[in-house]
Amino acid sequence: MGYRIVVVGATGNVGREMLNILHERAFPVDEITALASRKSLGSEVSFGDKTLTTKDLDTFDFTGWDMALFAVGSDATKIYAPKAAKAGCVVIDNSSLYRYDPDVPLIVPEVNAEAIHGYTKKNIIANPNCSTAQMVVALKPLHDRATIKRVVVSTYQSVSGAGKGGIDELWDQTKSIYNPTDDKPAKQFTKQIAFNVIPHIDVFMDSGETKEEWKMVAETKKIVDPKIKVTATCVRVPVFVGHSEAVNIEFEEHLDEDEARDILRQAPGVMVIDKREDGGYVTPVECVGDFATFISRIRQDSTIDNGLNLWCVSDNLRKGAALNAVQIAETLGRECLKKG
Ligand code: 11C
Repeated sequence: MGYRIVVVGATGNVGREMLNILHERAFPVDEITALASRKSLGSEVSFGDKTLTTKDLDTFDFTGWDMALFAVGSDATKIYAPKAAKAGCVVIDNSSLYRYDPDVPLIVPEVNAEAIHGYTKKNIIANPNCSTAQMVVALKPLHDRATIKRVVVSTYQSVSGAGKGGIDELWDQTKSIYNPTDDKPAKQFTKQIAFNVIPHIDVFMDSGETKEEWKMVAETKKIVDPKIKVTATCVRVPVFVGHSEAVNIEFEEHLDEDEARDILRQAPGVMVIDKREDGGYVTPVECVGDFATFISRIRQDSTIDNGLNLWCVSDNLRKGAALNAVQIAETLGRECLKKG
């Protein structure tokens, strides 16, 4: 016996990936339905070799459905997630709306699967921001061995993190550079993204941080350990899919780079590609479509007592969004609902 699953926002980049991954991982589905807002109503999406015609989110009755994977913005989530949760359907939400709510577990299954049992308070489970998800799968096994004190991270985030509009803007602007009569001014981003980098993702906060940077701090604390100090600089780069991060970690105890490499090789969800030679590391274009978070360039930081540097790359639409949501659904099924 399997589950009755709803995908909310099924026509977006993340919604489509959720459907692909549910199928790829042979999630035990008895029935699946794809929901969309009125403007995408009737669009078709694929689930394996089946075609699903999207139904209206506004009028959908969630009663009798086991889980709803939400991939819509916070505004729509605010209206429909409580409706689904109240009808007894467990919400797995990819927006930031519930992530910092103490009554909602924020889950990366490789890191804090046990916290999932807290979902019963609101019938909602939150999925973290993409840049946090990939970083914490690497941090957790190292933290378990040598206790992380502080993390300094700089991100190199692809335009797909900003949705289809971000992808279109990079594509159109790149072409327009070679055809100056067809000028494509910045709309989605605040400055030109083609052949450029922009040190600004999400809104500015009073502290001078951007919300994206703040999320990496708050979410790492909630998922891994509130004692870990994190400081982040989040940067948009002209890459279509795949977020990269340069991570500097300070530990309580000494951790040798070879031992760190061995620990990461054993860690769930992590793939170490770390040869000290030309091309012996992973770049974002190579991680697209993969489930793993790739770790390269592991090396001692000799400027502090117990420091390591590493390079972390993952498909932001997969581990950063749809894959993690499906892994949460798998964990929920296995640990809590126990139908599959
Ligand atoms: C980006 N990380 O790359 C963002 C996208 O809180 O789920 C995901 C935003 C979020 O723009």
